[in-house]
Amino acid sequence: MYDLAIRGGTAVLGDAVVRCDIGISGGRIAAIAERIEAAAQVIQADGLLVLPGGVDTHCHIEEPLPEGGVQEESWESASRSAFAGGTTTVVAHVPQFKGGGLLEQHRAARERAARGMLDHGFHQIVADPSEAAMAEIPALVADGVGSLKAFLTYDSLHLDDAGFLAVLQAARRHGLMVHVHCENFDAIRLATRTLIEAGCTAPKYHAVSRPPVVEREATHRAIALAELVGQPIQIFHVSCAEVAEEVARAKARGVNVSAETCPQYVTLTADDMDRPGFEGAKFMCSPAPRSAEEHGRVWDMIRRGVLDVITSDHCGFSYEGLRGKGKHGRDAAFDVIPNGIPGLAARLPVIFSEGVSKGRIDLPAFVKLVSENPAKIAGLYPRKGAIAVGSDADLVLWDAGRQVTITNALMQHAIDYTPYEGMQVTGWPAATLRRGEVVMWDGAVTARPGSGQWLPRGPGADRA
Ligand code: DUC
Ligand code: ZN
Ligand code: ZN
Repeated sequence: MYDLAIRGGTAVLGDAVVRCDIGISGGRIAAIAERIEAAAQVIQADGLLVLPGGVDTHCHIEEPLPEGGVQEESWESASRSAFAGGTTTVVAHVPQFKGGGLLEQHRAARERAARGMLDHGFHQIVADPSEAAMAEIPALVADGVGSLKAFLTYDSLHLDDAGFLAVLQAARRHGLMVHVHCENFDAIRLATRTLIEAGCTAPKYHAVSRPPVVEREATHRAIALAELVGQPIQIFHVSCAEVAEEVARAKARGVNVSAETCPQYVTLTADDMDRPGFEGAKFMCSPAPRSAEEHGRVWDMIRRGVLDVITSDHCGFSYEGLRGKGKHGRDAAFDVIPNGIPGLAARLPVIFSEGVSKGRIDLPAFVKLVSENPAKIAGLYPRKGAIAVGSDADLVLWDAGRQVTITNALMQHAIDYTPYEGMQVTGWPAATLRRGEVVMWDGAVTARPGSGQWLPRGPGADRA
């Protein structure tokens, strides 16, 4: 007798797409069979796909900001948004401020995250690899942190080569993954200064200040230094093919490197930042969205397996008000407008629609990109990212034919806009289950705040 049976759906089981029933007990998948009779509760999933819950390994949620304060998206609102979009697990960032430590931030982040409903892990950002900070890493590892994050740009975060090498060495010593934001700090600073001196301050100049070569150079350097140290890395948010080529070359020579891209790099363009007035700020993220032609080339890199995962880089700043994009006023120069866009809820629908519904990838590839591969690289597989006996019963019942026009209300986040407003998608989550509990049904999120679990992580796979 199972607690719950999902009957009649078509499940993605690795490379197979199979009509089957799924039995759930104690929050885990207990049986996968042609027919499951004995269950206390039954959900009929006829006509629906059954997918593993989305695993989003690149999120910024309720993250303290270097200038003080904290991001608007709370763990509770982020959980609502994630469940609305079919994501059940996230790995979010914990900051380090220059001169500050790691552990104190980690503990505070765990308390914040415990108020949400998502199962979660953390990447620990290292912005200042001081001896004292690095001495705290063993305690983080003991608590289940599985990865470090290095930024090669941003005033408050960037590491020079010496700092990055120190992070790589520490990760190697402690068996951690390193994720890297690859853009050349000095090149961006120079271009930004030149643009601003010339009076080019509008949001659209954000893209001009950080062209692909800036991302390509930093990606090449990050891979080379990781290769030197012998440390696995993941290149975050690859925006275009010329950057992905660096990853492809490294993979071909056997370097332990994986790479992610995000929905914004197959849907948004630099022209979106050229909307009238301040509107362009809504699309401002780093790396910058490129061109419509580039989208096809990014899909090619996805199909070739050069790009392993698709995450959201959810980093929400509202358009209105004083906490978000407009915190320095509507006339602020592009270099002080907060970078980042919300995407937790939109990720699965946008990628399913652009990928599966438009025939660019098949269903198993979709599941690998948004769930299985991120879980593997994060060291969470097969507890997460799989429909398999023994895995957590994190499932999405997916209506592949449902046509939806994306609106901000559907995103259910705390941010007052979505960059995908008005986009037509085919495919939408009908229900989300987290550890066997229905947490979203037809858009209504019912999970209890505080019900998310901390996910201690072991060493992840170097590649998916
Ligand atoms: N870029 C980042 O590197 N982080 C958060 C948001 C963004 O756009
Ligand atoms: Zn980044
Ligand atoms: Zn990010």
